[in-house]
Amino acid sequence: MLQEEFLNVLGISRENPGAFAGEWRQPSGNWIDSCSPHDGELIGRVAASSIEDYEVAIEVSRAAFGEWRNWPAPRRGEVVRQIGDALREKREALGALVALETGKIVAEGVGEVQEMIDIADFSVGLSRQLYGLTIQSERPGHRMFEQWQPLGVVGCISAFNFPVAVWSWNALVAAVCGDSVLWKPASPTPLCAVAVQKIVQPVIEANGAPPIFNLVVGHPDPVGEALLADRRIPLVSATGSCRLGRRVAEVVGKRLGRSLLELGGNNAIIVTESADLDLALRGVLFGAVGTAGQRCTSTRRLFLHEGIADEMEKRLVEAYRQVAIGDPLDPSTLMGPLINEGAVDEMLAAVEKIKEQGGEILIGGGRHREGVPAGGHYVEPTLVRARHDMPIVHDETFAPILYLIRYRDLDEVIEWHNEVPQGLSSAIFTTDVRESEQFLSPAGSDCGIANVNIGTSGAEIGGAFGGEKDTGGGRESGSDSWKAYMRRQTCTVNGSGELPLAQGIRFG
Ligand code: UN1
Repeated sequence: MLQEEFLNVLGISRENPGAFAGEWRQPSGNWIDSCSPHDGELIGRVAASSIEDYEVAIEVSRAAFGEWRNWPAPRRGEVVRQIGDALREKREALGALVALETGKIVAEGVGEVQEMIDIADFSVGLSRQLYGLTIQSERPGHRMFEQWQPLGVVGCISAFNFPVAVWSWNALVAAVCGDSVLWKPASPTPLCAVAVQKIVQPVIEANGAPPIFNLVVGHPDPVGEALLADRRIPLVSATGSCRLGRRVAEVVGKRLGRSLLELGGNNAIIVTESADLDLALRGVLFGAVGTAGQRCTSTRRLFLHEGIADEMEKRLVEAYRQVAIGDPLDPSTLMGPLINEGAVDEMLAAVEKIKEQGGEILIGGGRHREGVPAGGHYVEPTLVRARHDMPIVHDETFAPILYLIRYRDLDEVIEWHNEVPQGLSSAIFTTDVRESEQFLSPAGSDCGIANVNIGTSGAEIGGAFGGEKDTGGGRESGSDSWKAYMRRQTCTVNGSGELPLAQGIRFG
């Protein structure tokens, strides 16, 4: 699909309003440029939201919540079902825009839209299953139960690397829970947010639903900060760096609001001596090179048993040589550019530190220039022979750098695996059930996601997604993550003619 064609399908123009509060707001003067990471060229501009836009958007979101919470949940689910259908219709076009604006390859862009469709389907089912418990009362003729009530306006702060899927994990689940959602997308990817808003809003209107999805576009200051401090927002769900998460936790925590955090990862794969190396190689390649290493689930550390380390290293170098780097919209490309020059600088600075700290670059380590536009933010996928305790290995560098670390003993490597501050995703490749069980035992991986014979990235939506330690502890998407978007109410009903007190207390 040609660029003009899919932008047209999505209703994206050269200049787009960026604030939606029941309707699109007039641009207030400041613009955010959206440039393609492939060549640095301007794709389009989006009007930055002012603090006035924010104020209107939060009030519209509040009023929408007041009405939406009274809709039966299965009816809310029906609206989300139609949103899933609308996304199916625009799957290729939106996937192409994701590729154009983020630089991830088009197969991954379309995959991201598929994640939205999947979570829509999941949420439809969920809308008939927001179950509560019944509890046995100690008092005669009394009934106890828990019910789940809609929470309010959910603030959703999303990152550039998953500019549409992360919104949907939050927004579509929150919608069936009876909440409204105020979205503040990352500033490098505002067009994706505008496109999503344009896809979902007609469905909202066609169903006579209140405007539960609203949007403010901008930098953290002023709209992001306003959202964090706002007592009208009971839950802020934020995806991004650990630094961002600390700020969110601090400001939201100070007002005793709830935050749901999906922060950095430093994900590792352990390849044991018994592993199927063909499988491991493919898992590592997708995890480390996919999305140019810019997933929070990207594989950053690879622990190789010394019995297979030479062989794996050789195969990896060979595979890295063949990675097709270039235009993310070209279907034969395997790795696109990084998001911007800042990301390239950070990668190059990390490479310097690697060298200072004694790491050995096996392949890559620099900018990639061959066959790509001069204004693009291309780098080489990089393999480094490293030690587990090099300080840089404990940092998350959002780039395609993979550290190869040799080990001898599984107990020891699990310790190394867990010694980093982050705790998102993890994996072991093994054909020995004892090894995989040890990895999945309480003394095994300390991450929110632990896989066997699957890489660290590419999770399905049906599971709860998130991680421990500096990753922030939040869980989004499937399983019972919906509980974060509701408030739990414990109810006791006295159907007897007496008023017995709990704990057998006699009063008066
Ligand atoms: C992210 O990088 O922020 O598991 C999310 C995965 C994707 C989601 C990644 N389903 O890699």
